[in-house]
Amino acid sequence: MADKKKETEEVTFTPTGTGIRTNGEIIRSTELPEPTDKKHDELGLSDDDVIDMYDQMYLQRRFEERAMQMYQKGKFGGFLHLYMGQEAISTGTAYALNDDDDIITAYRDHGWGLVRGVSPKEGMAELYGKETGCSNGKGGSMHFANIEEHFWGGYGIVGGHIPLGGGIAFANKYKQNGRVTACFLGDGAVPQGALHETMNMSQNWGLPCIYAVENNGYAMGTAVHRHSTGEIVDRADGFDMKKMVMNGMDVFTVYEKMKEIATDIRENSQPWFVEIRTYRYRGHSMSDPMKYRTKEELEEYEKLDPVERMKNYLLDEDIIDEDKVEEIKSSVEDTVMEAIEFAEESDYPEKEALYDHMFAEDDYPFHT
Ligand SMILES: Cc1ncc(C[n+]2csc(CCOP(=O)(O)OP(=O)(O)O)c2C)c(N)n1
Repeated sequence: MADKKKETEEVTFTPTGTGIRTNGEIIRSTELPEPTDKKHDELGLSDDDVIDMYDQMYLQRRFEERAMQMYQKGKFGGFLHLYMGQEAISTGTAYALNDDDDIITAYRDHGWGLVRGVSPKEGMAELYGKETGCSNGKGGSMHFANIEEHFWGGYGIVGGHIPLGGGIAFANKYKQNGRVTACFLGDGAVPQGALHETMNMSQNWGLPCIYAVENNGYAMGTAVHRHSTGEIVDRADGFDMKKMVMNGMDVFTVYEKMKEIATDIRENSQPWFVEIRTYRYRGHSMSDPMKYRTKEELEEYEKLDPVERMKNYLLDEDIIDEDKVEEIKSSVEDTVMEAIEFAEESDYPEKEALYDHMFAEDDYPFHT
C-alpha cells in the first residue's frame, strides 16, 4: 500500500507583503527606493515647469475624483480603473521624454491621456461613451488615445500591448528617427509571456524602448509577492538588459531617471527594463471592496501622496503661495466641471458609426 501523503503543517500560500506585523509595524506591499535629493533647478526645470507639472498632476487627480462621482451617480457604466496615486509616473515621464517619443500603456490610462493632450472634455466624453470622446465614445475608460501626440493608448488585455510597444520601437529604429518608446505595464503583466518574448527580441535587435512596470502593489486583489516570485526588476537579467528600480511617488525622481534612461537609449539604441514602485489608492475598478489590504497600509502611502508632495515642495521653496495653490485648484475644478457638462451634452455615436475606425480596410468582410 502506498505511503499516506504527509500532511503539510504550514500553509505557505497566504498573502505575504501586506498586513501588520505583531510588533505593530506596517508591511508595505511595495518597498519604495529613496527619492532623488535634487531640487528642480538642479534637474534643469524652471519654476514655470514645476508649477505646470503640479497643475497637470492635480488635473489628473481631480478629473478622476469627479469621474468616480459621476460613475457612482450612474452617469456612465463599464470599467473605470483609477490611476490615483500614480500621477508622478505619467507626469515625470511625459516631461522627461521628447514630445514625439511614443508612449503606450495598459487600461489604467486616464493620466497618460491627459498628460499627452487628450483634453479633459474629450476624456470625460469618452468615459460617457459619447461621440466627442477621444476614441469617439467607442473605447471608454480603457481606450484613451491621442496618436497625434504619440500616445498610442490604453489596452485592456493584460500584457497584450507589450509587443505593440516593441513594434513601435522597431518602426522608430527602422526609420532612424531617434524616437524612444516608453511601454508601461502593471506588475500583473510581468509574468505574461508577451513581455518576455518582447524583451528577448528587443534586446536582440537593440530596440529603443523602455519597458516600465508600474508596480502599484496589486494585480486586481492579488499582492505582487503572491503573483510574482523574486524581484520584478531582475527579470531584465535573463535578457542581459539594462535595468533600474525607482521611486514612483516622487515626480522629480521619475523625471530625473527617465531622462537619463532616454538619453542612454538615444546614444546606444538598447532597451531598458524599469520597475517604478508606486501605489494605487483606489480599488482595481469600481466594484472592488479592497478587502485584500489594511487601511493602515493605505494610510501609510497616503502620507507619501505624490500630488501633495509636489504642492508642499512648491510652497516650501517659495515658488508659489497658498493663494496660488487655490487659484490652480479652482481653475482645474472649473475645467473638469466644464468637461462633465460637455460630456453630458454630447451625443452618443450613431449606430452607423459602429464599424468606423475598427478595420484598416473599408470593405472588411464583416461590415455587412
Ligand atoms: C490576458 C488577460 N488576463 C486577465 C485579465 C483580467 N485582468 C484585468 S486587469 C488584471 C490585473 C492586472 O494587474 P496589473 O497588471 O498589476 O495592473 P494594475 O491594475 O495594477 O494597474 C487582470 C488579471 C485581462 N484583462 N487580460
